[in-house]
Amino acid sequence: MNKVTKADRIKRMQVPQVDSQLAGRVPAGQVVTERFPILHEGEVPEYDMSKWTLRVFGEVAEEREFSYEDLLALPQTEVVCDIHCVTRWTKLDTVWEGVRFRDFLSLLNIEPQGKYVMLHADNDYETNVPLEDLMGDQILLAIKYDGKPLTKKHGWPLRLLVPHLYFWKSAKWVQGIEFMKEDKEGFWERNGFHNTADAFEEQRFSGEPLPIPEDEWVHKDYD
Ligand SMILES: Nc1nc2c(c(=O)[nH]1)N[C@H]1C(S)=C(S)[C@@H](COP(=O)(O)O)O[C@H]1N2
Ligand SMILES: [Mo]
Repeated sequence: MNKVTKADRIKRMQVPQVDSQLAGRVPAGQVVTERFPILHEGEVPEYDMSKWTLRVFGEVAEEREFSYEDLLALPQTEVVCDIHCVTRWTKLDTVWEGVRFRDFLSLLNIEPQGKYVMLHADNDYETNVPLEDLMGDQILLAIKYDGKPLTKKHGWPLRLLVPHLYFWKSAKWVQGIEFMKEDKEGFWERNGFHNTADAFEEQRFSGEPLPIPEDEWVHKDYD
């Protein structure tokens, strides 16, 4: 049987026309959705919050662990932004709240060589982002969406928010943040998707598709 990769399937999709009024805001090849699609690999994880931690490790002077309460006690920032999934949906004016990544960094002693970040998340999900891409005003360790704690399906208790990159970089259910000397590919980056993934540069694919059955990708849920 001919296995179709996620990358191949998206390549074959018809490229939608962007409303000229939204040009500049909606990246090329994206369609605006009102609903909020839910996309992930594996099951939605359950947590015992008395044991939950966010672990910071790698190129840091000392490894740290933060509880959910620790994160709630840090200054919270609201971000209103548009989000863009490589499967071609864009959602405008999404409202998030959480700890700005740049503020979080100021609590840590990152070694100067720790220029690359790997987000470790459930279920065995990883995605890589250069530290430089995480320094902007809109980059959050997000705790709330639309004024309420994240729903389980959207990443409760904690997800990353990196609006300028395709949304697979915004890992849900973040458990660990690893600082690295050298860049390393995460899950989708190893599976046919672009390492950088700038939505406005339309950096969708790496040109190296690997077999991921289409079935694993079509179960789309919304809320
Ligand atoms: N832990 C984890 N985070 C993840 C994913 C995943 O499979 N596991 N999927 C990514 C992808 S491909 C997208 S488009 C967004 C979807 O987020 P949403 O379900 O809140 O819309 O989550 C990203 N974060
Ligand atoms: Mo995605």
